[in-house]
Amino acid sequence: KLEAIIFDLDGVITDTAEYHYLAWKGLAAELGIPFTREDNERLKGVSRLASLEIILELGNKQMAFTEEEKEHLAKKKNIQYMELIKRITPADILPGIKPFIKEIKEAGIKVGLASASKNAPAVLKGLDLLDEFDYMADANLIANGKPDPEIFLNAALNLKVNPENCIGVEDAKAGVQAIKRARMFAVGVGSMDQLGEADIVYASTSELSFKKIIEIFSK
Ligand code: B16
Ligand code: MG
Repeated sequence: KLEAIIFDLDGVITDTAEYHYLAWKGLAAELGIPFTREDNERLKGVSRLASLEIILELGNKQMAFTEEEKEHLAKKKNIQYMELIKRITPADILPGIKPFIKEIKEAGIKVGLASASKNAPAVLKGLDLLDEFDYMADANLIANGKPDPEIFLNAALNLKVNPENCIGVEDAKAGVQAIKRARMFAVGVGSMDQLGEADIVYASTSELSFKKIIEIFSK
């Protein structure tokens, strides 16, 4: 029996990837590392420090900085990112998400958030969606990033529901893996070749159908 639907944020509820890209691009340029939108795809769902490692690797600079310097670089990127996300408004909610959440709530099912982003509360505030969530996992308290199931299990625990009675919604491959490892039903939003491990894949959020998902989940 379905008890909760747990959402990823970036790429599912809103598209912050472009802002992450711009902020990382600025830092990469300072470090003399070429960084493209295609490279940015690899950072989706990945934590801030792990993202920095990927960028340093692109420039063969993993060894060039101490842990302390890396913390500083990641902080610098985040200051830039926080500046960019000030522009977020409810118009930035991806198509189909508002009616989808409405249907979930009307069915008496809980709504949770499992975002790797430490900026999730600020983003949800900009979108005016803070009140829609029964529980938001705090990325600061999560030790293991996706594909580890920790963040989805943490959300289920705090929503007081059984993970097997949950559906997770994700746009990243590592995110879908995290949902499956949490023994939840996975809905992927994106391309089939990236998200093939999910139980259902939709090409875009506008196609999310509560009725269809419930039907397949209940089988
Ligand atoms: P922050 P999600 C993830 O969010 C993003 O996809 C990823 O690109 C980002 O690096 C990560 O959050 C950490 O974000 O630097 O704001 O803590 O997709 O899990 O909602
Ligand atoms: Mg995501």
